[in-house]
Amino acid sequence: MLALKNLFLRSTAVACAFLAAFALSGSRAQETKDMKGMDHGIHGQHGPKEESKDMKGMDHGAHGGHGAKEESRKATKKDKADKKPEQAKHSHHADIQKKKMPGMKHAGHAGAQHGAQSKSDMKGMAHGHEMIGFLGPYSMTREGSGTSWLPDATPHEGVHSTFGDWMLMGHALINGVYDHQGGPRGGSKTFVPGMLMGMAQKQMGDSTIGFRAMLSPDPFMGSNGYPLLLATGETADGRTHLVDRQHPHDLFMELAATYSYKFSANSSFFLYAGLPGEPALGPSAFMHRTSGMDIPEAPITHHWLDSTHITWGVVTAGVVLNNVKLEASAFRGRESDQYRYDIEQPKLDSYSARATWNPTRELSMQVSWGHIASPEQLAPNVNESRLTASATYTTPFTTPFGNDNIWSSTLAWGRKMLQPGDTLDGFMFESAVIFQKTVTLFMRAERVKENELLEDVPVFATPPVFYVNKISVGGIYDFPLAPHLKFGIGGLVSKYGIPDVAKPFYGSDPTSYLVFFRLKVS
Ligand SMILES: [Cu+2]
Repeated sequence: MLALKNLFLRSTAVACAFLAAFALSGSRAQETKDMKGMDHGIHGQHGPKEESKDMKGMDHGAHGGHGAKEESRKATKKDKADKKPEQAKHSHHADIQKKKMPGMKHAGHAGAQHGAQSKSDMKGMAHGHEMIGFLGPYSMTREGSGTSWLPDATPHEGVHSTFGDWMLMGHALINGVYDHQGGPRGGSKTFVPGMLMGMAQKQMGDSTIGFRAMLSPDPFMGSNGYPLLLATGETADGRTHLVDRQHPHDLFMELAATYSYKFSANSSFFLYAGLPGEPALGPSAFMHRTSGMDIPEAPITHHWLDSTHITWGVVTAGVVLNNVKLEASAFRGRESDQYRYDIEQPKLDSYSARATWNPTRELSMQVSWGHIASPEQLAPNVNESRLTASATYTTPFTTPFGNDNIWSSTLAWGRKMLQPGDTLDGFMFESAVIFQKTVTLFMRAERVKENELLEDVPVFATPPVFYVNKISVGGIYDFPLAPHLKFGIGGLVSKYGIPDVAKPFYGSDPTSYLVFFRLKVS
């Protein structure tokens, strides 16, 4: 217990120091970048304050060349007519600016002089003002974990700077959690989950190259992870399954390179390779989607939907055609082993394909299928086919108290077809509302067909297969510490729907809760 506490304190201290340094360097770099590094192609995002300032004074129509499609869809004839003089004025303005600021190609950045604007202007503005993606010519906010997509309306995360021709980005989220899971199979633990991410991007003509590294503090919590009722998947010791516990993530969650080539204004071809990396399978991983990233525990559907987000050896090729992405991956099927600090042996013995469609700025939908060779170390003769479908909806909205609110939800289904073995479905719905970047309310509801939960119970000749249900609700209150750093405190409560066959083991009505603090660089 003492050792655990020491570990917790040590890892928290390291995380805090890292985050503080990161946030400070980020905000310093921000200022320099605003002055000189500005280029439309690799144009950085702005922190919350700069952005709302810019957005207030910015006329959307004057933002020439960006998001033209959405604009024409939204703008009425009258709007267009109104904007003409603005545009003229603006390009003149941009000319002056170009002279003043070397390297600035982004016509319309300093739009503070432009007049009135509406809500839809602000949306379009957010669109036009972002850097383009690693994989294609669209707003970078569209990109989730691996090569997955999120809605374009996903809010900015992270701090940005430049290094020569390189655009650098980073973000981080560290939680300090006290976890209590109720009932006879529950338990308690204090631990530090989270992630640190660094990205670099360079544009050369129509080509974009990128590098990404993502680290997790999870291994410090020990190889048996943390108590999480009804969760299954992976192993702590190479002998027994982790049941009613969530595995820790590996220290290296992603080390990946990307290349994309833009062959028309809205279309591209791309390659992605990672060790580890994420194949084209499932929705964006839970810690990367707006609806799930503020929830400090893993979903119990993790191994139905997004557990392949850390895969040892991935190569993906894909094509982006406007708002559609088609891609296929070859990757290693075997999940991470219990040694969470190492780089594991890559292999390409499994494959997947995914189709994603972002019909509007607010919506992203995907279907994907994968064949996963021998995923479980403890059941090496069982392969898995996995089918998933999901939709994520993210939108800004206004309240009587202000504009700066975000609502994001994800609905997902995953089917595991074990070969040989059971076919198991998992369903998940999660939703988060963030008011004024300060108050976050979230919920997650899941329904999963499980075959592993009671496999260690000697009463059963063959382990029973049954549905379990879980619902969690919670919230966070954030305090800003620096322009890109906030500190939050939060809590979460979970209740379960457990069938009669499992009640003798779980209790008839267990309740679990988490209390946590977090540091977020965003
Ligand atoms: Cu995971």
